[in-house]
Amino acid sequence: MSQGRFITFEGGEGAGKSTQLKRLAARLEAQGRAVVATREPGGSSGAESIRELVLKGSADRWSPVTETLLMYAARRDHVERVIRPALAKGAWVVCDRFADSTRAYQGAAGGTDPALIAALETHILEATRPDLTLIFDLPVEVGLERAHRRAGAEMRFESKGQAFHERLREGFLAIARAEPGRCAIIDAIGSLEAVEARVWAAVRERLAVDG
Ligand code: T5A
Repeated sequence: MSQGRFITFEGGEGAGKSTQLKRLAARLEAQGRAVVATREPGGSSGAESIRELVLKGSADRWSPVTETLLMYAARRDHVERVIRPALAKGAWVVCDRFADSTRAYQGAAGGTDPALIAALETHILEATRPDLTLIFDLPVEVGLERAHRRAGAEMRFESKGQAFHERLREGFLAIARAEPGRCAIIDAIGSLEAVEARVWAAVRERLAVDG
């Protein structure tokens, strides 16, 4: 059986990742592929419990280093129990946020030492790395406005302030510049259909998918 593919969706708040992830999953399924759609923090039972801890409360409830460790505790469980087994069965895993969110939120925007994050990637992810990462990019004000309109959202990270979110945007763009083979920047401004077409073009081109 062939190994599946691992696609991650990344970007700041309200970029439209969750909306587009559902559309991509449906499109891949319509082509007859087995698809596992998942998210971080969370995606496994244990990781969803950690999500409750990390997304609720005041903006300064956790320090960036503590957040990094919580994210990686959740990520290890998710990788072990959901992502690796799905890939081994040949499924396509589409994941709403993954390791680049830690690099950008806790690292570039939060100030956690990149060497700690790199060490966690090495020891916790091992060989489980995305084949393709779609980085949704849009002006901070537009993303925060969209995120505030969304019903029932946790607001701990949204409430961190404009400067944090500007560092975050630049952090994601820096990741894309550093790893152009893995990352594609998706312009997240425009209609849902226009953004969907950009996502599909990137998946077709980077992963040699027909359709
Ligand atoms: N986090 C996560 C870390 O700090 N470190 C980590 O390592 C990880 C993994 C997750 C939080 O955790 C942090 C980052 C996050 O702050 P979450 O609630 O899952 O929290 O938050 P997000 O992933 O940011 O989810 P959002 O819902 O805010 O953003 P999405 O998924 O990018 O956006 P989406 O699709 O929900 O859309 C938001 C709104 O915009 C509309 C949608 O209808 C929706 O109302 N919309 C559009 N409007 C106009 N035009 C378009 N093209 C639109 N696309 C969507």
